[in-house]
Amino acid sequence: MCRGDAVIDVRRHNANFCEEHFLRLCRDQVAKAIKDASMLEPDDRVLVAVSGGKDSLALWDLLVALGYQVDGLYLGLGIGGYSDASGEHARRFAAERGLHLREVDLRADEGFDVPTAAEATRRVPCSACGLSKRHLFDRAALEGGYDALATGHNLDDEAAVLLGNVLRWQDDALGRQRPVLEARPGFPRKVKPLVRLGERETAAYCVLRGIDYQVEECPMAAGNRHLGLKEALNAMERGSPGTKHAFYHGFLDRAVDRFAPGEDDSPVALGACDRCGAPTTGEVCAYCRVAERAREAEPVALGPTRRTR
Ligand code: Q46
Ligand code: ZN
Repeated sequence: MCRGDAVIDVRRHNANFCEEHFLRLCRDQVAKAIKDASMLEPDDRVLVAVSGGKDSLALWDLLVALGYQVDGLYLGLGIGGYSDASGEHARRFAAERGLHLREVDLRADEGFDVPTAAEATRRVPCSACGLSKRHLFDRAALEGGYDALATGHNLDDEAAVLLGNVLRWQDDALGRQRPVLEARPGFPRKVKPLVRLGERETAAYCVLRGIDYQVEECPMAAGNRHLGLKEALNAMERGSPGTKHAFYHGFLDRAVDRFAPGEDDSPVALGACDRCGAPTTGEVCAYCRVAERAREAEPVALGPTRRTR
């Protein structure tokens, strides 16, 4: 791009970038993702789901750089030392930049934590965790009056989820796999502005911007089937740079509209949960059922965090 020293090669763009041009590339890719999918209006108030990891902190930083009004929401999952450290990274990021971080603590505010919920319901941890995150992020975005809830799903995440959905031809999931899901009763608008950046790029972005993020892997990630799908895609990407981008963005450009976009088109009418009022097909929503069983169970103690990478 210029005669400056390169700090990173991005093989799918077939180019090396200096610091300034790489940071500009990241901002341009996020701006393009937002524009192409009409994710946000310039004066939207946005809530970013913040985990303390590289993707969500890079996303928060990039949205602020692009001029959006953005608050963060950190959810304390109660996953031992991993959660303690994640919360610290999120709080420090916000404090150093004068940004507003909202917090919900599962154990203190909701009466249970992820390890206990997983054990009590015999779900894999990521299932109980994902269900809780979706419910509490949606609730916070609606109660806070935000125009959109933004999550840090990147190109690697979305390509892996797409591969999993295609391998089993999961029509409903394919229909929902859009970078923007419009608001509907009981749900905020949800956007994924990082779908044009890979995780290597969000990590490099954080390093160059001096963002200190949580590098530990979640100790409960074992059993998450997306890890294997990511490895398979990484092997293909090594042999043919640009494979993930072509796969995921090709799907958005030419195939996603063949699938219904989600529950708003479903013949099943959603009612309101008896306990919390959230949309549900039954009397009590899945979150309230998991929460009730977890609150009745003995809390599960987790060992110290394992360093995996
Ligand atoms: S925090 Fe929760 Fe993740 Fe840990 S238990 Fe799984 S979903 S891996 S992003
Ligand atoms: Zn409920």
